[in-house]
Amino acid sequence: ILKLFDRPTEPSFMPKGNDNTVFEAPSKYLNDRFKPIKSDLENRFGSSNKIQVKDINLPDLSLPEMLPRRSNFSLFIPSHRKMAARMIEVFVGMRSLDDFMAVAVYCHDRMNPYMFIYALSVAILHRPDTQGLRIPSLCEVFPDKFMDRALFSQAREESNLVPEESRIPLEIPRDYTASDLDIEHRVAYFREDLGINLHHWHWHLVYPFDAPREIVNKDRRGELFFYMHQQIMARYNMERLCNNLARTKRLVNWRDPLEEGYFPKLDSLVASRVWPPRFANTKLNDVYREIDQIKFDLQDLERWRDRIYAAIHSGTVVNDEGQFVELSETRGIDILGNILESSILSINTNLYGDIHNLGHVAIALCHDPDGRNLETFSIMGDPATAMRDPIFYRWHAFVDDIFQEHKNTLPRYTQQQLEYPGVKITSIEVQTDGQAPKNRLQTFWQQSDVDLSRGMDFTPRGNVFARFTHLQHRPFTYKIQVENNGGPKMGTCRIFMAPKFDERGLPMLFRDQKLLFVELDKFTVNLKANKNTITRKSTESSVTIPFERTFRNLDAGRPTEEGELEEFNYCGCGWPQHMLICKGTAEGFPCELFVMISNIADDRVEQKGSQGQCSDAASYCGIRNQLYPDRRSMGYPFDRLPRQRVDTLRQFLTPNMMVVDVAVQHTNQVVERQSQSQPPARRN
Ligand code: CUO
Repeated sequence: ILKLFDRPTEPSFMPKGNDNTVFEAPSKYLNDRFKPIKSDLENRFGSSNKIQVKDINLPDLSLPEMLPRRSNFSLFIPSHRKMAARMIEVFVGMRSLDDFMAVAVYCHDRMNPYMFIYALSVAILHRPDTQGLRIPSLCEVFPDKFMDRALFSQAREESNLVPEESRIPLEIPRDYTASDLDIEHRVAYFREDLGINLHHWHWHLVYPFDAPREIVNKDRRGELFFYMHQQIMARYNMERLCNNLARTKRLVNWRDPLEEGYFPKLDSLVASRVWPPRFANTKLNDVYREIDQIKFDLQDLERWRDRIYAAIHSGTVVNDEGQFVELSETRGIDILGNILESSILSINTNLYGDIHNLGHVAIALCHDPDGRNLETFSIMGDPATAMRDPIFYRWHAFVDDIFQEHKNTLPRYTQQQLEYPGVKITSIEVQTDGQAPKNRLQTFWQQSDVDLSRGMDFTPRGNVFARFTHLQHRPFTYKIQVENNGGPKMGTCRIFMAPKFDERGLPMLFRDQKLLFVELDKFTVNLKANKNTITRKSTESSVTIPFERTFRNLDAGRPTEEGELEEFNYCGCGWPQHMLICKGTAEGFPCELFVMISNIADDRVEQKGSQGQCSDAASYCGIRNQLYPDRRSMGYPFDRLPRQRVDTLRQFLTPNMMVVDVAVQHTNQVVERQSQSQPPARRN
């Protein structure tokens, strides 16, 4: 079934994968265009590797069939979302793997490839009989969503003319979307990072907002929507400060022109369309597009926003049966997350609407809000591309502010909720591998390769690599000394980092700084009596996944071996390790590194079922089929306003916390990936 990810627009009777497998399906599955020439096609593309596709009574797929094959697909557009949800429902509902395969081949050949790949991925991720399968990285399946369009004609030339052994990686220039005349371009390396965009796509794949209820309804998914996006904002703002830019301004006046323009220079190969740009100072408009069955006014968004703020200030929301539900200390943020996003778990869509998703849509369609120019949505309409656009962060700054408004109404953490009696951190040191002085982190540029061939439909076979440049840092190790006056105990070690100074170079106030703390790691520690030394490597972080998992799927298509039970798709979710820390500055960007050991009694979650399936990016992605592994509110201890008379981070500290000054130093130098300097092996 994974072969269906290969060349998504080439019909299933054309060879897939390196072993040239073809699917032999009953003619009713074929695209109508090909039905009359079926036997000719079979002779032309026949192969010895055949997969016989079962002839089944096809379920009703008329809804998803409504989306034209060559149009673009957006999860944020309600009608598209419903079509995808139906496809997912069908895929997940098929009784056997053979039936699933049959219906998947049918959809593959007849339906919109973007929607198909999305629904297929969600289904593989959630069906019990496909748990061992690793799905390919989206940047291999649809490289056009991630890379400069100029690349693809070169890639075609390369794959048509040059034998595979002699092909060279095609270099994606570093500055292709804008020049430094646009100050926002200073942080383009973050916005356009492949790994960051893949993480965001995977996150929304793991936490769909519309699908059968049992798929959507995951533990604390509304709260995680808040937290994961809050952390994106914290990271982006830190990155901005490193580049002499102010923190992101919230997008609040929706009647004013949008200052930021963005020209993505991406082509949709499937839809044969250019992703529309947005000129600076474009205005948002009411959206009424019959073609997408979508109609809403900016006033709708404003009404929903006002109702949500009013609900926060009253501490209660009203559900769809008219009952009041408290936005409590523990559950409130989860309820609010589902309302704001909104997911199908929202307790009252009539009242609170669909504000975040339709905000994406209003921005994505601002160049053609009534469809008169027959233009489709821009990159803000797709979770795989939205993070490239500066406006994404302005929109999410607004969304995050609503969540913060709620957090600010909650009781402050008491001393008791913060300290851990008997536990004291006495020193923290960060040591970068190599020669760096202590507490100095080092970043630089690195070049890596990704294979485009899986997504290069209708070109000759064989690998074609694109070489891109991304931020990287030297690995480092934390060394934390802890004194424990008492018997052996466990605790949770939480590591965060934030900028030390604001835009003016003044020390941060706690209430500002708490929004900028970026989670670097979280793990359980066993403390023996008296002195303890905790060492932990940056590569072990609970927020990141390694480079190989973000990009490389050497084993895609092969079920995992025993003892290596990885749930690849969950594993595909995770902040890319190469973006763990901010870029820093040439002089060394001053940061504060915060370490806390919290009381396990309030952290621990009793899990049902087996432990630890693909848990390495649990902080932002959760763990498959398990409860979120930390009982505290996400973002603890920085998710609330501080106690009275706490203005600075130092005043906030209890003995089980400590802060150390760290500098992030950037060298403007490009290196090639060391350990894998030759292109990766051919995929299976
Ligand atoms: Cu992830 Cu707005 O939610 O893009």
